[in-house]
Amino acid sequence: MNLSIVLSTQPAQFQAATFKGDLETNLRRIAALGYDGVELAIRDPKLVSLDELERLTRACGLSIPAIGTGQAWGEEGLSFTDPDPGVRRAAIERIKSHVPCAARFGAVIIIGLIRGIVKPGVDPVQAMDWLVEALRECSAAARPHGIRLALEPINRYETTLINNAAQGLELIERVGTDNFGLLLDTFHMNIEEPSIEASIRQCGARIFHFHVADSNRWYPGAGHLDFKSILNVLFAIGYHGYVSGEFLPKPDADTSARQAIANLRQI
Ligand code: LER
Ligand code: MN
Repeated sequence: MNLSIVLSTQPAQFQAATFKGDLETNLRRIAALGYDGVELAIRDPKLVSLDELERLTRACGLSIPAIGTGQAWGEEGLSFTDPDPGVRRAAIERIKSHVPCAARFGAVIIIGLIRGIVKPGVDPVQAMDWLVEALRECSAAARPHGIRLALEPINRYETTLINNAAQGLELIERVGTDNFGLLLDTFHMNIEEPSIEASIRQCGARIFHFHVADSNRWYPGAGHLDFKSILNVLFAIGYHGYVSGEFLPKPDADTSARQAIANLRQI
């Protein structure tokens, strides 16, 4: 099992990025804990030197399986479904600007909260149309570089658009390209899926990336999810991507990351 953990390259309000702060220090900590890779949350690729990133990750022996983009929503309010066409355009261009970084490291581009929410006064059908158009444009820009986009179903308390795997699969049908798939997150699945295992089976080869956090969003093993059963199904369907820890840094970042890797490796 290849394990990675979320690290934010810029200051962010998002609480479940386990590591934040100085990049080099954190990369060294993550490598020393035994992780194979690091999932980078990058608000704006313009603020990151790819040469420096390559030098640092190489020096630590860490790969970059995925790039999180949600901070463009959290910190700047960019979204594919904003009623303002300028905001929608900026969100699309921002995702397209992640392609060179993703191509350099072979990373999946995550579409999390940058999809937005159905804002007051917006027709939900219209919001879905904007979402599909944006995803088609971004997937088309990524495809020639061999890059895949993964949309994450996110629980109802954080967004009104695409909360579960079934809605994610419907969206895949509408977008209609093979480099667009899903990122499943056990924290959201625990809230929205009738059966986490059945939904993983349903999504099958469309699972491009996988987040783990326990039911309380602490590290796996701190809540009541059955990770042995979940991961057995995930690998049985032929998933061979990364299992990426995205959990609260509780009781602190190092302890949570150490407990996660110990518990997951035991499985
Ligand atoms: C991001 O991967 C995620 O899981 C969301 O909860 C972001 O708010
Ligand atoms: Mn997640």
